Order: sequence, then structure tokens, then C-alpha cells
Amino acid sequence: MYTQSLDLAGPPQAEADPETDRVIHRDTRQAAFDARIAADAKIEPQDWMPDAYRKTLVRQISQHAHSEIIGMQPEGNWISRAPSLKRKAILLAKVQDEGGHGLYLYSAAETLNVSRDDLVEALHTGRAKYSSIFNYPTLTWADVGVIGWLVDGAAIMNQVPLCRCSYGPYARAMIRICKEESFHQRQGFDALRAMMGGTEAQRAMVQDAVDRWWFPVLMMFGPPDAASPNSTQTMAWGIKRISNDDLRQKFVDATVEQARVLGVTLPDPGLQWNEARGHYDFSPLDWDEFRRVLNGDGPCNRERLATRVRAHEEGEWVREAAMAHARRRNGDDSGECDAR
Ligand code: BYC
Repeated sequence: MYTQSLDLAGPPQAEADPETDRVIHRDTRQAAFDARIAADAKIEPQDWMPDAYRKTLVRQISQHAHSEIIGMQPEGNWISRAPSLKRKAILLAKVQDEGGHGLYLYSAAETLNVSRDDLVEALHTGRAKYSSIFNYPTLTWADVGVIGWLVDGAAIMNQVPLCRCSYGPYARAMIRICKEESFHQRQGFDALRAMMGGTEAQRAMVQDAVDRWWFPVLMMFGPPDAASPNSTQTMAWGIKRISNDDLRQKFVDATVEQARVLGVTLPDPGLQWNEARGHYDFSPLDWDEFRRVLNGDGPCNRERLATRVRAHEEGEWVREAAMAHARRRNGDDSGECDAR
């Protein structure tokens, strides 16, 4: 797994700058990096960066990419059972968007000198994490709407600040992703609104889905700040801009009114407006459940990973064909592809 250890650069080392051929010191580069971070300027792939900054970005961006790719499964499960042609077309496009987000993010990670194959292998062997939320099952069509409304809603809350992340390629990828996520959130809300205007059974189905997803969605934001080993450093580096707890609170505050408009009850008796804080209070979350899911023991962990590995293996011929096509376009094809 990409380590969390913040192995700071060792003693200053002399290195040759390939452009000027002059010997420059690591602490000079560190000072330039620190100055860029302090000035809120972007770090680009060709810029020198501390190893720990690079490792942290690889960890977060690749886990984010894995989440997008694994996140295609719970909703993909319902494409063939969507209740109308319109909903099916929307869902197809949405799931395809998630695949696209994964690809932008793998590309952003690759600018940090890691190979896509290594990242994918880390996912497939269970060394890399992906978002806890995708280890829960989609039992009914209402779950698809709730994923759009709540899961994508939480994702936007977390991802909008990442558009200002200090690492340029990640920040730029997030701008595009957030635009698409906004549409995803609205389509989820729209699907639920249609169901809430339907029969009693449909309304009960929506309420049941909200009851099952609400607490896992709140855990998407990560452990409480006091138990978040990475936050202090990633915030100092301008990767994360808002803490896990603050984002969770912003999400709760924004969602209560949406639930009222929809006509569903959020399943937390402790949820109430706190005038003094100017925020909604909510009940403590079950962090044991979160740890179990992260450790591979959620309701769908094994199924999600097995499905992903199988899809990767079955897609081998597509990757081979794409490589053969690329070689041919570059004029260095041996003709081996035609002979097959
Ligand atoms: N699930 O120190 P912390 C989507 C891990 S997909 C699993 O607070 P950090 C969508 C964390 O990695 C959007 N693991 O970490 C797709 C760390 O472990 P490691 C997914 C979690 O990084 C399809 C440890 O716990 N979004 O929208 O500072 C369909 C300690 O945590 C989780 C992103 O990936 C979790 N929920 O903060 C629909 C956003 N939470 O790595 C929708 C990008 C924490 O040290 N990522 N962990 O072994 C982030 O913003 C941050 O990485 C996090 C965690 C806020 C998630």
C-alpha cells in the first residue's frame, strides 16, 4: 500500500540540474516548493516536489480513480433492469461518465511517474483502497436514485475543494469531474422525485433506500479529524482544503432541506438544528463498521473486487487490440495483428 509515512527528505543533497548543468541543493528546491505552496501556486509534473508529497498524491489520486471504477458496479447492476428506456439511457451515460472519471484520474496519477499497471495491480491485490461506500449493495431501483442524490452529492461536496488542489493535473481533472457529478446528483434527485410522486410502495422503497445509505454516506468523508492520520499534512500542502468533519457537516446541513423537499425522513433521531452552532447536530457514526468495511469485511467487498478482476482479465483482448492499433498508426506494426 502507498505508505502514509511522511518520509521527509534526508539531509540536503547535491544534484545536477539537467537544464543548467549546475549543481543545486535539495534544500533550495524544497524552499522553492514551499514558496509555491505558500503562494497558492500550482505544482506541475515537471516541478521538483518532496517524495512524501508525490506519494501522498499517488495514494489519494489512485484511490480516487479506483473508487470511480469500482463505483460503476452498484449502479451498473441496474442498467438491464431500469424501469423505462429514458432511465436506462440516463443510467448508461452516468455509469460511463464514472468510467471516464477513473481514466482522467489514472492519467493524472501517471504524471507522478507511476505506471497504470502498478496502480491497477495494487487495487486487484487489495493493497489499495477505494471508497467504502461501494461495498454496500443496491437492492432496489430506489438505491440507484439514492446513489445519485446522496453518494454523488457527498462526492461533490468533497471534490469541489479538490478543484483548488495544489497539484495542477489533479485540480484540472476535478473541474471536469465536478461538472459531471452535478448532473449525476440532479438525475438521482429527479428519479427519486418521480418515485415519491408515485405509489405508496414506491415511496416506501425510497425511504428504505435512504435508511440504508444515509450513515454509510456520512462515512464517505473519512474518519473524524482527530483520527485522520493524513489530514494535517495534506492540508498543509494544499491538497485537501477542508477537513473531513467540516465537509461532513456541510453535507448534512445542505441535505436536510433537500430531504424535506423530497418528502423523506433522514434516519437519525439525533438530527436537529443547533441554533448556537448554526449547524445541524447528528448522532455519532459507527466507526467500527467503517473499519470493518475498510478491512475487506463489508457486505460486498469480495464481490466488488472479484468482479473488477474478472472484467480486467476479460478485457485483455481489448487492450491488446488497442495497442496493435496504436502500433499500426505509428507505422511500426509487424503485421502480426493481421495474421491472427
Ligand atoms: N473509504 O487520513 P484520512 C464517486 C482511508 S467516487 C475508504 O482522513 P485522507 C462515485 C484513507 O484513504 C469518489 N477509505 O485520509 C463513483 C486513509 O487510508 P490510507 C471517491 C477511506 O486521504 C461512482 C485512512 O482511511 N472520492 O464519487 O486524508 C459512482 C485514513 O483517512 C475513506 C474520493 O476518492 C473512505 N470513505 O482523506 C458514484 C475523493 N475515508 O490511504 C460516485 C478523494 C478515508 O492511509 N479522496 N479512508 O491507507 C479524498 O478526498 C480523501 O482521500 C478522503 C480521505 C477524504 C477520502
